[in-house]
Amino acid sequence: MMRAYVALGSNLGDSKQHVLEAIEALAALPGTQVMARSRIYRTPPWGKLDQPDFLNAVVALETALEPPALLDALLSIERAAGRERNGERWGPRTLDLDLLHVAGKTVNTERLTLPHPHIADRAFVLLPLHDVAPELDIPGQGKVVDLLQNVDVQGCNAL
Ligand code: A4P
Ligand code: MG
Repeated sequence: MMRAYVALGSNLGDSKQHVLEAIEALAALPGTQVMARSRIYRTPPWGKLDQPDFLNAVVALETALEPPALLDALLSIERAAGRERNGERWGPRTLDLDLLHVAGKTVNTERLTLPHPHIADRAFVLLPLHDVAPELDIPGQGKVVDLLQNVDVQGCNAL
């Protein structure tokens, strides 16, 4: 079993419902248990500003799925939530599931980068990740509690 951290985001449709249903779907994956879930945060859009606020959360999993199989599962949960990819970077979405980190694994393939390269830049990831794993050390980036000191959390609020 491997410890894995998944970030959830939504800013289209009933975002709270999308996040809660995604956590249920993760818990139902084969060989997978949800060990901890963060609070849900309302966060201002990052990267592309002219879109609705997001809801963001993070869950910690114990899973027997190897990272490529876990990514496939995340993409299929996104599709089930009506996620449409229109090629617009950072655009609005019903559900985004990002694999942040899998303990002991580094991956650099065309379809998967682990650890996720942008954890340290993003308050909307670090705030909920801090709820479930404040002492986690992301290889190449640093400890979550320290990374959180260096991002702007203004406008990010737990529901
Ligand atoms: N991929 C590679 N590595 C990973 C990984 N570790 N986890 C590949 C998940 N996927 C990974 O993803 C494109 C491809 O990345 C996947 O098919 C997978 O093979 P995508 O979700 O379609 O890409 P995207 O989301 O359109 O682009 P990007 O740059 O990944 O967007 P982000 O970084 O996810 O940003 N503001 C707030 N407040 N909250 C948010 O949640 N999200 C975004 C999207 C922008 N602004 C936001 C939020
Ligand atoms: Mg994504």
